[in-house]
Amino acid sequence: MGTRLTVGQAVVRFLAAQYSERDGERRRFFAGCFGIFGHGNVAGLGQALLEHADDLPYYMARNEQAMVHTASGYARMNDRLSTFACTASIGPGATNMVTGAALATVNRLPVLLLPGDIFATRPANPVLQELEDARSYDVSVNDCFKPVSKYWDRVNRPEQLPSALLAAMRVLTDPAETGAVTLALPQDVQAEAYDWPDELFARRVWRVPRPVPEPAAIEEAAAVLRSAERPLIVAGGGVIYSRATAGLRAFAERTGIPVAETQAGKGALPWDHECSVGAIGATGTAAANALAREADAVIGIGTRYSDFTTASHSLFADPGVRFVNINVARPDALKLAGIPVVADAGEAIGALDAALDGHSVPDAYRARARELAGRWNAVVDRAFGDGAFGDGAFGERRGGPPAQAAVIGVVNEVSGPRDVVVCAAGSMPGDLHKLWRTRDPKGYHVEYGYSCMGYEIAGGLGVKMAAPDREVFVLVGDGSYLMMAQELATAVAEGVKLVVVLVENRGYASIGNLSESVGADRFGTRYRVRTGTGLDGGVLPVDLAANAASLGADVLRAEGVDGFRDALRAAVASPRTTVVHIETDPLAPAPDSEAWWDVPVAEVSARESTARARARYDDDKKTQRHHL
Ligand SMILES: Cc1ncc(C[n+]2csc(CCOP(=O)(O)OP(=O)(O)O)c2C)c(N)n1
Ligand SMILES: [Mg+2]
Repeated sequence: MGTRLTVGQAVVRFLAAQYSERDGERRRFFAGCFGIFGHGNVAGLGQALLEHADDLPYYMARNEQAMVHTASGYARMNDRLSTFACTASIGPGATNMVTGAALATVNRLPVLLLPGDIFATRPANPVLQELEDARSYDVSVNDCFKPVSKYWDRVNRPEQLPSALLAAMRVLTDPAETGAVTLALPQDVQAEAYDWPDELFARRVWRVPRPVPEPAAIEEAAAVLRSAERPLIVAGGGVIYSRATAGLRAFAERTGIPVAETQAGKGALPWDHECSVGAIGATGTAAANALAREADAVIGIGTRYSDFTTASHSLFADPGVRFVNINVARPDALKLAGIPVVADAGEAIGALDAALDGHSVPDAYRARARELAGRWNAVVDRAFGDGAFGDGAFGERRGGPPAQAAVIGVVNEVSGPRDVVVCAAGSMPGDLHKLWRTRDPKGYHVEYGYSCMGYEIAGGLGVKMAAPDREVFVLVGDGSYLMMAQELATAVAEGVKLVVVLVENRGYASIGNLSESVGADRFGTRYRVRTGTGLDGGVLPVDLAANAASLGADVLRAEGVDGFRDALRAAVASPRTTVVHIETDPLAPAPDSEAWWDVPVAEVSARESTARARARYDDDKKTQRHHL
């Protein structure tokens, strides 16, 4: 006996029956399906979502890229044990999801993308929005998803659907493989009926594995740590996804090894823990970076060692430094010529702890880490207090808008210990990484794998849907806001409350600073009107607060640090999505990480500023090294 359903209906029934399980905790893998309908999916998946609304709730987004971000935010907040499916029409609706797919895959977050596709049967080609490649009618715009998907398929016949769905689930629930999965669904096939075996719709539980380490790998790793005098742990996102933070804490306390955190790993330890030295790398703390420069052994746990973490391979400067890499993904475990411990973070930390059998670093080293962390905390106090950093030039601008660091300090102060801060691009991710005092492993959500402008509000929506009991503070720059603010309307429609802090500094402060450092004089980074050849006229008459109000959010226009604190408290007290608008000084500096980032500078130039920057670059480049 089978069940006669369309392909669209079968997809919805199947998705509704998938569960994940880890540590005995079982949950639905798909919390629902986001979508925007067009002719490529309205009669197929759209009709199916209507007919099976009780099985799989449908959510309407305002932009296809954004709905994939929402799914990513939701998946990250759920430690990858649950996500959303996303359906788009063919053509532009589909390709709008490509950036979202790349973000999910880079950050290793499970999202299922269901773009509509051109007719499999080709009765009236070309269909509206068809690419029409004259070299092959088998090509469609959905081929763009291939490099940004961990599994990609096109279901040209109903018979192909079961194996495609099972492959999708295999990849989505595999911690070493996960990322975006794309199943392209031709619009005629979506509406086609077929007799499906009943087993396809039976409840299926996908156990998310915790691979255990090989004893030999643990022995080798333990030997390195026993002989190390200045070891340092680099905690990445894998620690948090594995929920290994308690194990890490016990391990660090016993061994005395200081713990530094990547962007995805921030929150692995509470900020004031005795072993915490805070953020590492190009956006790190001076404390973690000093220890990294001296370290003779580095234990990377659940990190992929991006250039921000390694300061573009300039940070780990001890000539004899060795790496031990605990990672569920073998390619990451093998980086920097490390000893690979291919395993779940929690399992490996436990095994290493047992193998070290009470071994501890010398007391003097513990004390040194404490002292460096204490010094950095004083730096943060100062930055939060008045944002007054750097030279006297900033002092002259007093009376103008506050420094961004002071705004971050107020958000940190007003937010509760379990609340979540969300950010992705601009100058705030770096400042947050250095300054934010994390109190909960899920309290810090900065998307820095793809650092995608526009993720903030859309991703924050997913975070709040995953954690309705926590206040979610979305920090968004004016540049990111202008790229993608439309999901405010979705938040209002769904009654999902966000507190959005819109930081207006009239352009791209981050890229402005970078531009200045590479001798490009902040060219093209300010929001100004054109005068002749340049964009250096008056300030743009753009009112982003009014824009936010037009999308249905409540808006508070704050001025100065005290006004901002009052407005933020009011936003927290309100049950509605509220945007707090605050202007900041784009030139106020943040505390220095004392670490480099490799951004190549023009080798020849008629400009003196560029030539000077190149000379500096040539010097910095000498600090870059191979770890072979
Ligand atoms: C989609 C996208 N385009 C371009 C970039 C490169 N980029 C990084 S930060 C930035 C400017 C961000 O401006 P804003 O949100 O105002 O933050 P600010 O730099 O002013 O703090 C740009 C263009 C990016 N990260 N993402
Ligand atoms: Mg800006």
